[in-house]
Amino acid sequence: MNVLLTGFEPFDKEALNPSWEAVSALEGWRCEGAAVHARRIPCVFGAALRELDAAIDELQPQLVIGIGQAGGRSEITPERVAINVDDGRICDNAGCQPIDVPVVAGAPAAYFSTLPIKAMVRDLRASGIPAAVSNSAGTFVCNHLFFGLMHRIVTRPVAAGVRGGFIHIPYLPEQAARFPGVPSMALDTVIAALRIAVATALVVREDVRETGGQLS
Ligand code: PCA
Repeated sequence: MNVLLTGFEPFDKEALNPSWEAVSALEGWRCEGAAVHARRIPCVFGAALRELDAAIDELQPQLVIGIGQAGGRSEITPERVAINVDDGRICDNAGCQPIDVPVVAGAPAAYFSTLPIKAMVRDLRASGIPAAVSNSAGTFVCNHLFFGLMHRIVTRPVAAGVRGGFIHIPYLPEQAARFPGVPSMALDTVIAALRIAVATALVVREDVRETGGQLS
């Protein structure tokens, strides 16, 4: 049994991306009898999904979790929903800035994560790691990858039955030091969080019923 974790290359003038720093540390880790594999994804619309396809074809994973940087967030945030729109506030790493185009033309407006996001948040908090459900993965390359993943799970035989979703993580301290007042999380804590998230995703088949809602 294979688990695929993806992290992104740096973007937006950053020298590193905490998602790849954390995910790459878990390459080769074994969890609940599964082998964990890390793959680095370009921060480029379209190319990100081609890299995802190659990894899924190669590994035939049963669980896929995309990880991405969400600068400004203070917690580990499993995403609830991927939406079918690309709307770049900035250019991707290939200089493209799609505005209001679908990730997949003709596909549904949105897909829900099939990870036990509430149980993940519960287990992270119980381990002393700040976490919360997020109800928007944005409209940049992370949401693009997340939506593309969930669409493949529904439409492609090679991905049928895969459990999939996405988790955004805060800046590392060395990134946040350039933006006074912005929160961060140490790399060791992020790595510990991903271990918990993977273990929970492998063990919990049915999510728990706990609020993860927001008023606005
Ligand atoms: N974060 C960006 C794209 C890559 C990443 O790590 C996002 O949230 O869309």
